[in-house]
Amino acid sequence: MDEQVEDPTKHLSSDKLLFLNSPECPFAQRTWIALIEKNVLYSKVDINLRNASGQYAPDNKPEWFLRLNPNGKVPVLAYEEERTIHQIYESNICNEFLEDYQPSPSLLPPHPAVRARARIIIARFSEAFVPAFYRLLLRQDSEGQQQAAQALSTELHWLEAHFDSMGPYFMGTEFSLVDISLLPFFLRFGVLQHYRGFSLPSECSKLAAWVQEVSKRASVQETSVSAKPELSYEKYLVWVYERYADGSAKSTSAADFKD
Ligand SMILES: N[C@@H](CCC(=O)N[C@@H](CS)C(=O)NCC(=O)O)C(=O)O
Repeated sequence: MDEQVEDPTKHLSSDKLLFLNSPECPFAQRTWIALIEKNVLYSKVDINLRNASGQYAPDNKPEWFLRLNPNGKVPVLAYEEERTIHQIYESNICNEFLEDYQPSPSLLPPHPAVRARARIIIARFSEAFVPAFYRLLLRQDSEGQQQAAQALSTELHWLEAHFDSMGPYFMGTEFSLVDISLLPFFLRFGVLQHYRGFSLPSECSKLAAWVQEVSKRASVQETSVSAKPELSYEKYLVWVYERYADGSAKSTSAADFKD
């Protein structure tokens, strides 16, 4: 890592969550959106995952960061309560934690079976869509790219078929953890278009309308920020994924999804 931030775990408190973020990370964006939607008090620390030349530096993470998340990944939430430090990581688990930590406003449907359905959608998205998204960028051979594009297309059609018939949100009238879990990857579709010529299939009209609608939310706007002032958010995202698309990314995420 290039610039190290001062150890923020020295100042943990019980009434303010520490949130370790990276502006380029879709998983961290999930938790950032949930924090804003929940009106939780938090202090955000941006972790620079790269060195001075813009390459990922997975072996150069501060010791306090690895103590909070031994996987060395953002997002992380942490707070101190009665001299115990609580540390939470994995974006979907961070967001479920926020739902428990501050139940109102709720980001899950009230009916137990519908809640379970929301979780099924999030789990499938994480297991199938997210790996296909990264693989489409990471694979340098056309056969691998075609397989990833096919897998992504299957997942998009599955999502379109499972979208609430009325909308405007994925589960119906209420914005939920399903919208939050999915959206950061849809915001990055311009990257797939730029590097691989892949775009949302025209049949996925409910998803297309949903992206337009949800992108207007204040929490989404606030978290869609370019960390390079000279670049628009869209161009910043294209820059972020350059190392993935040319096969040179050394990040742990690249290693997670390569094969
Ligand atoms: N499954 C994790 C994935 C988190 C993740 O991969 N974060 C990336 C940034 S987008 C990271 O921190 N990578 C560290 C590295 O590449 O060294 C989650 O949902 O939180």
